Amino acid sequence: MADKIHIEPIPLTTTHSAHGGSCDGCAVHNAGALLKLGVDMQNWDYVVALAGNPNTGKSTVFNALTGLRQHTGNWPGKTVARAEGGFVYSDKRYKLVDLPGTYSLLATSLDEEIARDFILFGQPDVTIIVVDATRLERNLNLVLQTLEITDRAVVCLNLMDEARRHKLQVDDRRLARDLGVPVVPTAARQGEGLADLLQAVHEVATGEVVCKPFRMQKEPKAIKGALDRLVAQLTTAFPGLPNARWVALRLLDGDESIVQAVRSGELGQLISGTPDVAQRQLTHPRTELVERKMEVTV
Ligand SMILES: Nc1nc2c(ncn2[C@@H]2O[C@H](COP(=O)(O)OP(=O)(O)OP(=O)(O)O)[C@@H](O)[C@H]2O)c(=O)[nH]1
Ligand SMILES: [Mg+2]
Repeated sequence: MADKIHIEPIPLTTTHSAHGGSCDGCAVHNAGALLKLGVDMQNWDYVVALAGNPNTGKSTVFNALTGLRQHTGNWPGKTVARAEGGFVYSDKRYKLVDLPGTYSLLATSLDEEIARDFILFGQPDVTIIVVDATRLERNLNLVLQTLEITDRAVVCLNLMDEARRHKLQVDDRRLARDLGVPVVPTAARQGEGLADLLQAVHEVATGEVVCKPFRMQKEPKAIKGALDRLVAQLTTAFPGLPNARWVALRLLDGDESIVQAVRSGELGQLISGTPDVAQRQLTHPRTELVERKMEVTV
């Protein structure tokens, strides 16, 4: 039977607006970067991103949680549609953003770039990764990539009704233990498990639950030196850059969109408050990047 979800209507008066900081329960999202990404966080406590492979039920979850409190538009400067909405849960106002469905976050397509930029620069308070319980193996690729970027995530193990129908058993507790983030089984079309999903999101957003996401333990020896140097350069050139290690790994991997973002200064612009300074501080970006890249490819 479907769980009952209790979502309160959004009050007309505002509660406190989110701010950066490290106090218990404080939001961690980057409001400035989010604004550049087209999401205004004024009057909201937390922002939650919905990521996942195409056709896993993201929009179904989105509609179930936001009801009529949603609106659609495009991502700034892009022709890709975006839906955002909101709900109140346990006196906190949540903004929910439906990201494009992607198989990866390696930014080989516009959809992947949008999803990656949102998670990397917007630093959502929670990212819900919706996965298809009947195709777990394929879906885990995106989960692991997402957990490399953010340590605030909840896996929504959706289409559990289909998994049951195919007599597939998924050990969600074991999965949660292995991934280091909460895993909530759902059948979103039937509303099943959504109350638990909301609770898990709330616990991660407020810091009641601290995730310890599975990460690649160690980088290969051959790239360690280059990685350390590149991280140091990146953090000097782009103060406030979230997850510099991930960005450095992508640069070493030759990710063209990240290389371009560094060269053009777009990377700096996405980090709130440090747009042009970052570009000025990065002396000879082209040479540095080529050198770093060569170090690992030789
Ligand atoms: N059986 C079953 N069907 C579901 C469930 N959740 C979603 N669906 C169906 O799966 C299909 C895809 O759902 P969407 O919510 O559009 O999936 P999406 O991830 O938003 O898809 P894209 O935006 O195209 O990436 C729809 O027909 C839904 O009704 C579920 O838990 N069980
Ligand atoms: Mg959708």
